[in-house]
Amino acid sequence: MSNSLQGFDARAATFAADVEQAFWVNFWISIILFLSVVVPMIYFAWKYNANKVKNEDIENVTHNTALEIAWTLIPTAMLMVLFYFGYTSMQVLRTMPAESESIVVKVEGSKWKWRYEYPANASGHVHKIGGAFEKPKLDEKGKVLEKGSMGITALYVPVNTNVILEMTAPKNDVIHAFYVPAFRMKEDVVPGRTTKQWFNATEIGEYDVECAEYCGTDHSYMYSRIVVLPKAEYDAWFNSTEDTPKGNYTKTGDALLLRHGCTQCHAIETGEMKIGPSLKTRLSKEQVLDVIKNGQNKLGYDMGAMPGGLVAGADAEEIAAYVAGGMKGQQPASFSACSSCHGEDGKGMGGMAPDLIGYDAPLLSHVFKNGKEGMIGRMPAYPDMPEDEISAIAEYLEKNSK
Ligand code: HEC
Ligand code: HEC
Ligand SMILES: [Cu+2]
Repeated sequence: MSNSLQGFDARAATFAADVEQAFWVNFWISIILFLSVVVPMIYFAWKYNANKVKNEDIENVTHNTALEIAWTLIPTAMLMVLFYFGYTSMQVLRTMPAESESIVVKVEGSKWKWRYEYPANASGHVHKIGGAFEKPKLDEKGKVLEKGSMGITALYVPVNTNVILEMTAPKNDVIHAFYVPAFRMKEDVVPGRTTKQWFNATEIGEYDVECAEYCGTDHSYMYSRIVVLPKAEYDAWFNSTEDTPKGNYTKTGDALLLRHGCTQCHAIETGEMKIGPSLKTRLSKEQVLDVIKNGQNKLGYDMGAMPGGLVAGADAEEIAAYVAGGMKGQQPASFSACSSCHGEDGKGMGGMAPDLIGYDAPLLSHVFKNGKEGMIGRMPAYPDMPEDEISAIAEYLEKNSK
């Protein structure tokens, strides 16, 4: 078979052959039905063309018992065959192995990434991997230029072992579908519900995972990978605290932005506006004016709300241009209306109020914890973001925006 979709050349799970058999039975019965209806139809249309048939030759046939029995029994038999193969393969797919004899991995699908959480290992460590997938970059000859984010975004499993996936999506997310062509396996992942799917991989290797839900913009880029390892290699990793069996994943700011899917909504290198603002610059003049006018109470700073209408008119314009410009040059006198909370330097007085010119760690923590809804749109919350990753991202963004 051709390799148009990665994975169809492999049958890498125990039930792949069953599913494939059901597919081929359906396929050939459909071909037979199609030909047995369409070929006679074309022939009859030609043979009984109005020009060739005289009215007096037309006979009124009331019924034909043999024919009626045949066209009842043959389709019934065909349906029974379809039902048999559909039912038996579905039974294999839907009969979960015992949890005590399986590895149970929690899977979360969200816009636009897959995340995996393993059970605690002997030393109590819980592996949490997965994240937004960034394709490897290849040159024309197929040589790998950049590895992409595959190492950390993959789901690692041992060969010849039952794996049960307990899958869900966050309540405010959308439906996704976890699809592994090489396993002939697909299951919906639904917000606020848990769906289960199991598999037992029979061949060591790497297989694409795709989101097969095509109702939104980026499902088709929701790739991940299942890496099937020899048992010993899997166990060694599982019992370690290493991020992946291929070693620790670098926790540099730029790698983290990729992995958490920030770059799907934010440009980092350029000032381009995507779904969210570019993270190369902090606030635009329009954003500052909007907050001065309307106030804001979204980010959960201890100080609470920033009141609206502290300044207006030309003062507001001047302050907004000054803040958006990174507070360079002469400070407008009216900025005194802001400095009591944001500080003379606009950096938020050690986390009391938001840093207005940079992405410091307190600002990022507040944004990750509460999400951010403003004049541009809505940024989802990342409540589980670890401290060390927040500081790495802050450090990177601070440097990047200078
Ligand atoms: C009373 C203290 C206080 C004063 C005075 C104050 N702010 Fe704020 N400001 C805050 C707080 C607290 C927040 C965070 C609000 C939230 O939780 O969303 C904030 C948020 C902001 C934001 C939004 C930051 C973001 O990333 O969303 C901007 C812009 C801002 N202030 C500009 C100003 C300007 C300009 C002035 C002067 C005209 C000013 N502030 C005066 C306390 C203050
Ligand atoms: C689904 C799209 C989306 C994703 C994913 C996303 N953001 Fe955002 N983000 C937004 C939107 C939209 C805003 C603007 C909200 C507003 O109107 O103020 C925003 C605002 C922000 C802000 C405030 C910027 C400012 O100066 O006002 C920061 C910081 C930020 N995002 C960082 C991140 C980081 C870091 C990640 C990854 C962990 C991330 N975002 C992931 C959509 C997204
Ligand atoms: Cu999806």
